[in-house]
Amino acid sequence: MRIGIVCYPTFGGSGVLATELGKALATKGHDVHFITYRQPVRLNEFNANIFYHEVRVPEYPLFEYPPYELALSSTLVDVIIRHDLDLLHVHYAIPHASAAYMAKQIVKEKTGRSVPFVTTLHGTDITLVGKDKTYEPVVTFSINESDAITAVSNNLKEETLKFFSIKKEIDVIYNFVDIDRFNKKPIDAFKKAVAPKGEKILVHASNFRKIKRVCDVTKIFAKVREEIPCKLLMVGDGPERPKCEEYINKLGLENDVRFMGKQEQIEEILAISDLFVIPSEYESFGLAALEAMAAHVPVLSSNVGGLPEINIEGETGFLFEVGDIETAAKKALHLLSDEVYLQKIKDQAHKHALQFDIKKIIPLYEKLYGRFCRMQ
Ligand code: GMT
Repeated sequence: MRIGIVCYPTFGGSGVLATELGKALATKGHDVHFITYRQPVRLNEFNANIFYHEVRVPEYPLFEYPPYELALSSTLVDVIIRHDLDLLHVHYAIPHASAAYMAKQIVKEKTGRSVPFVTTLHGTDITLVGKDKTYEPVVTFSINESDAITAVSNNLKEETLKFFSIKKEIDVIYNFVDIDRFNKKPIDAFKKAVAPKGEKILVHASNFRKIKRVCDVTKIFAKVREEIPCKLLMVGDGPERPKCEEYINKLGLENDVRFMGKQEQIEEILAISDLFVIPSEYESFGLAALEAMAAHVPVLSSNVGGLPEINIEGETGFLFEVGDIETAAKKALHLLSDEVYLQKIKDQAHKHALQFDIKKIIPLYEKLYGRFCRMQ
């Protein structure tokens, strides 16, 4: 098939997922065209079946807000016609679903061909941004006009149905992980550099937005560190980072906490880690938690959104109510102070992640595409 993928090209979960999906489809022989405003971060290898089309948004003094959606729609029209695409798959509804709808109408008018589009809902496009009155009518319309709708967890499907008047079936297709990539042996020298005395290593990775509650990570860490020697790795960057760094300095923990910034080789960091902490206010899925499990790292997560669908209490890690630092720290200590138990949960976390392996999930998307287009 010839598939167009639209996504945000950043480190965010939806962009990562869309890019990994495109790469996997290309490996299976499909032609994949990424249409984004920048080359996606995980699009870092050559594959003859992958094409990248940059959306250029011309500047004009009149535009206080350059119209990205129009530029995207026009680029979609051009790419669909020029490369005879069979289907568009847009990730994150805003503004990708409405841009795809617009492109579909124009292509139909120009060529008589109706090119289907699939919209995958990822989370904040529904639970935060999409709900806003400013966007809601367009979001509802363009989701309903999608030829297929998918959500990355049952929770996100339920949230969507609760807040939007959706007339179509929403298929739940869980996010996936490339197990082979994350099944890495720890690099001893790296582990020694981070934890020279064999301290336990806690890790967090996110875009440091408010919804991630990154300061809770440092609060949990501070409590755990009172009892056992440990280090904390904070991966990623974003608006809450300065506040978090300040808090760490105030507590005098700067020698035990490293802010590592955005990292492409997250699997190397996970390979030396003992516990992944994700205390978010909401997560539709929590792709970073799944990547941790794939790397044999148990997950300590809040009990919200799709997180309890992937992180199983006492099996792959532990859950706590949002903001309940005490319980989270207690559960972390229970795990980290018993070496045999820790190893057991590490093994179970990895085993659980196997059911989300890329090789199992990609065929579900192919089957979905097959509803509209014949596989060639
Ligand atoms: O979490 C973010 O702020 C980024 C956001 C995105 O759109 O990239 O992540 C959402 O999509 C991911 C991939 O499906 C999910 O794993 C995240 O849980 C989801 N984030 C939220 O729901 C807050």
